[in-house]
Amino acid sequence: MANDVLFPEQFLFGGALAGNQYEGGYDRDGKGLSIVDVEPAGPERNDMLQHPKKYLTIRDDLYYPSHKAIEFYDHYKEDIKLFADMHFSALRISINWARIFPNGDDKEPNEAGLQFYDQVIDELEKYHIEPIVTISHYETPLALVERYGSWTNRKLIDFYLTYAETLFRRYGSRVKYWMSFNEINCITENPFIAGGLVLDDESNKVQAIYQASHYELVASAKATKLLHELVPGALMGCMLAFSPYYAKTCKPEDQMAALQQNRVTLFYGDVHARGNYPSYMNRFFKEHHVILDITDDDRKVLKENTVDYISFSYYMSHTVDAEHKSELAAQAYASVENPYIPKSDWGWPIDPLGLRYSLNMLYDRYQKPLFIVENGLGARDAVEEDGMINDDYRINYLNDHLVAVAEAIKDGVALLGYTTWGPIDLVSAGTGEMEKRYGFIYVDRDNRGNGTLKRSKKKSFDWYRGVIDSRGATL
Ligand code: BGP
Repeated sequence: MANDVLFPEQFLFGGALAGNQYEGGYDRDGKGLSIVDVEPAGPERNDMLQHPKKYLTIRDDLYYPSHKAIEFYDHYKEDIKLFADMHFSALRISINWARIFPNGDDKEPNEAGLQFYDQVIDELEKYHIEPIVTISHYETPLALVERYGSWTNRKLIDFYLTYAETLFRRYGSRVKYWMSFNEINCITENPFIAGGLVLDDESNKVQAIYQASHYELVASAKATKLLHELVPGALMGCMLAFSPYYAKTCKPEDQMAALQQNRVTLFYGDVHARGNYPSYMNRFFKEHHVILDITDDDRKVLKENTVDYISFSYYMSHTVDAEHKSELAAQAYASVENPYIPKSDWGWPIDPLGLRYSLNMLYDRYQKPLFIVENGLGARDAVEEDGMINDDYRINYLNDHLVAVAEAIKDGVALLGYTTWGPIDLVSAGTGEMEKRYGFIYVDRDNRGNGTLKRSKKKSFDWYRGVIDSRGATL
């Protein structure tokens, strides 16, 4: 007997990508360097996250995965055709900021960069795939870091707005869904990747991180205003990396720790969706000697330009207790083991019910439509002798998460859609390597950029198409 249809006809189904992780062509057609173009692969990547200053120039002895990635820049027609074969109704892409403004502060945009995305959107339209655009996905132009100290400087708001306005004017008639900053809250964990911040040991990191966050939040609100003025009907979303934090025990101290650690993320949703700084931050700022540059105009802009929807990535839940404080300055508690939850090859907890929990938590809090714009399993895939890739583990992961999503919809959550992370294999943001694969489509390229680049369908390819075609009845 066939199962119920779980997802309505207008529900958007597809995949999500970020320019620097799949485009390649890092210096083609006038593109400038972005921060990710100086992030090497391998062990140096971790070192860089701790000591970014040492790595701000490209070195011959290191490998930079964003430079070639999977060369979508030359393969976009083939790749989009494969997404169309899976019957995607949406594809989340990012515009690579330094393709449009090579230095970030240029007076005029780079026409060749704009044309590349014209062509990508043409191709998506050909197959009736709705483009969903992230304006800034870990791709701050490097020159903005070197010349201005990146988002610690208020000037970045104007550079970002010039860039956003260029995109709205060029693509606004063709793109309805926008996101201002990918995983904006990740700046508390990875200040360089998420904000281009180069912080030395002496700096007050919490001060710098929250000042930069404030400028990003104001930039996001101003971009929302501009989008609404220029493109009636277009929608702006904030984008959070969302992992709910469970308390390890029912001990009140552990419950309080979970509440506080959840607020590290929710702060960004609260400002975006409610339009003001939550009162719980006052004590936090006081205790960390944070004094922010916030003007009356900033407060007004935040208040009057809240987001239209809340999008988020979901990979895992975390568990905390009161005993284990985080070593990171802008975080509260460190994750501890959860005995009820298995882990992926990369040690990421696998918790489908956590997604239903997250959807309910965010919808209860904000009462705005939600959009799951990343979810997936990074795994090592083996190519069998017959060329097949039998990724049942990926199918199981996605199946269980989609069942949880369907439950959340029954719970009453308003959800716009679901895009899996990395529908085609691409460079991992965390490791900078290819072997952490998420795709339905395998790409023959290894950690050092070798391989034929041939694309082939994994077992999950037909499975996902079946889910889309049946609106979830095959789950
Ligand atoms: C999110 C990012 C993506 C993506 C994903 C998976 O944090 O928005 O860019 O890479 O995580 O992470 P990873 O590539 O480290 O497995």
